[in-house]
Amino acid sequence: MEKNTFYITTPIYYPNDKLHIGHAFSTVMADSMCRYKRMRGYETYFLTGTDEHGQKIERAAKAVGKAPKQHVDDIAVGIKHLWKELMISNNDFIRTTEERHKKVVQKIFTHIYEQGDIYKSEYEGLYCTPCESFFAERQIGEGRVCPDCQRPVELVKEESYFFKMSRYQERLLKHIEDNPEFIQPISRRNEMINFIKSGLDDLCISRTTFSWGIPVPNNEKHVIYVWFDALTNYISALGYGTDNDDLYQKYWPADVHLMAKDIVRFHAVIWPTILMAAGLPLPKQIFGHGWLLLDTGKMSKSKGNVVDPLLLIEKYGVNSIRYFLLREIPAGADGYYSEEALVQRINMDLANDYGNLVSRTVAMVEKYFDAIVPAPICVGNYDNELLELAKTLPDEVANFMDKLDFSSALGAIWRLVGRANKYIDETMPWALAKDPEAKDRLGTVLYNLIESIRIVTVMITPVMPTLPGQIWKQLGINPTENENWTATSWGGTKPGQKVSKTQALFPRIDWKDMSNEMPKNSLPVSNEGSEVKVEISPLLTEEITIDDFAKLDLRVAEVITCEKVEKADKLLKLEVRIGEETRTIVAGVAKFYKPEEMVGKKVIVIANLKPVKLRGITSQGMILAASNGDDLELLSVTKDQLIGCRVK
Ligand code: ME8
Repeated sequence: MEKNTFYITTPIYYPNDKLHIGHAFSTVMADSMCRYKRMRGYETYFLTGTDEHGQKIERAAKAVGKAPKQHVDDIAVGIKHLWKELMISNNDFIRTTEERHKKVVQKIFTHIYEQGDIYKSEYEGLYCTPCESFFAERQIGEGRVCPDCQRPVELVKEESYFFKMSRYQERLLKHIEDNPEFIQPISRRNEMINFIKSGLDDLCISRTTFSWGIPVPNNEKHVIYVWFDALTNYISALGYGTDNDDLYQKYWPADVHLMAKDIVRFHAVIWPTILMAAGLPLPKQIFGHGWLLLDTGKMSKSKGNVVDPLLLIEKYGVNSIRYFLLREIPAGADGYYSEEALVQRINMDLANDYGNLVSRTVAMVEKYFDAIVPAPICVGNYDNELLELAKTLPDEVANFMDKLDFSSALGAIWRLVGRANKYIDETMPWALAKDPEAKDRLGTVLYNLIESIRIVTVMITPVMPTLPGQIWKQLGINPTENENWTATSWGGTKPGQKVSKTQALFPRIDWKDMSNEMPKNSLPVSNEGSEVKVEISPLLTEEITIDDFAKLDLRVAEVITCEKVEKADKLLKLEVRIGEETRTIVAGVAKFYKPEEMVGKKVIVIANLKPVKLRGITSQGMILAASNGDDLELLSVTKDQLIGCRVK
């Protein structure tokens, strides 16, 4: 019988400073996945924690004049607080300085040593302390910097214990090749296959030049290498190797170890080989998501461009932050953070699309049916399209969520939000309300809208955990009947429910007001602090008549697909929909927009421009953008119902 359990982990974080919004991404994603699996009836276990040993922590503690334990104790409190504020529903929080963890690490070390897979020798090589990572000469370029973080590496020469990792090279390669799901997404899998094929050295797994770590059994001069120590948290937290290993028996092997791409190598190479040596099953999947980037590159303390998640939660609310993170980072790829982009998502997706749908619908039920949800007894035009989408979407969304592709899952859910908004414009309830004969039809339209909102809300529960409570209250729905994924089936709304409008769920935010009061450390650092000089071209003096202007057929068009044009850095090829018609347009905006950012945008197109061939592609129109040469922004609208309309 298939095991109905689900075990997911995040990286355990270094408590050397406060965490930033990039760190929060893995944890929010793991939490949403776990909540989703719970809704699907899985018994779930969700582990996170702190990685408290090693040279980096020892130095960080020294820098602030604290003993290492005091230092990590202080910071771990802040990390736990952050997870609470972000509504993280972890079952356990492991700290690697805990006795329960240390014992297991030493036990595994002893086991592997006794079977002859660990030997003592001397290490002479390079070490990156910020990454806590060893490098061979051949991996380091001439600049003598870490290939991962680009910071200087140190020469280390000391007696060390070595793990015979090289022995497991072929077995690991075979495991990866036989199990396509083991490393995901595919790009990471390929990277790892190439890395392993280039040859695995034995791994240095102890240090003697500092003392902040777990002592090597029977040789206290050495402390165990911090990655050997840290990776073991995934089973020490389950009580592996202790008298009470019920959790280990129930949940191991883990279903997903989730992390960003920079630490996939440790999880996909070191961890499985340790497990192989210890004779233990390997996790089912190692998933390396992309980074949250700023325009100044990866968010990191050393660059001074970190964004404090607590400030953002306080300002915008936890649901909005969680939504933004999971919507903005496409599966496996990098995503960009800016506070302006966050505000735009809140305004467009949450306030405009979802929030308006709820408030318009509830207001109409109050106005036309005394706040009592009517029965759907009169099928009419447009129902089919809405119902068809609402009925098929939950499977599509589940499919994305199963693959940890939350960005696509949320994109798909918002198709139903968009469809429901369009349904209001098509059915025009306000017009039906004027016709006493159309009362049943009006009731059906409003029922269908309430039901669509209910299904959307059930599907976004894993991502926005406190939103449903507010919606169920407004819609008069029993929360307990909507806690499971089965509630996504059509028909859960009961006629006769009483709705009650409350204040706006997501009030629109004025970005200008926000940007003025923005705390300094939440602003992306601008390039070398230089002001951007805007070149404004002189206004044209030649006048045109209104008839000249009318010759331009400007239209709102929705971008349906978008891809880069091969061997053309600046060009994107778009398929756009103008009403019923689809067109291909080649646009020179690749420097400013990634293809995935374009999809779904409602841009303005000159529809009657003579087609031209660009790089062999016939471009049937042009999209409008404002540009000063260095910067560019596409002109766009937000309302779906305007697609195809003329711009005058
Ligand atoms: O590496 N975008 O801990 P760490 C997305 N202790 N994710 C990011 C990110 C960004 N800009 N910055 C950080 C360690 N992360 C080790 C892990 S596990 C046995 C030991 C996330 O505090 C991402 O998941 O440096 C990354 O892998 C993790 O934080 C690293 O956190």
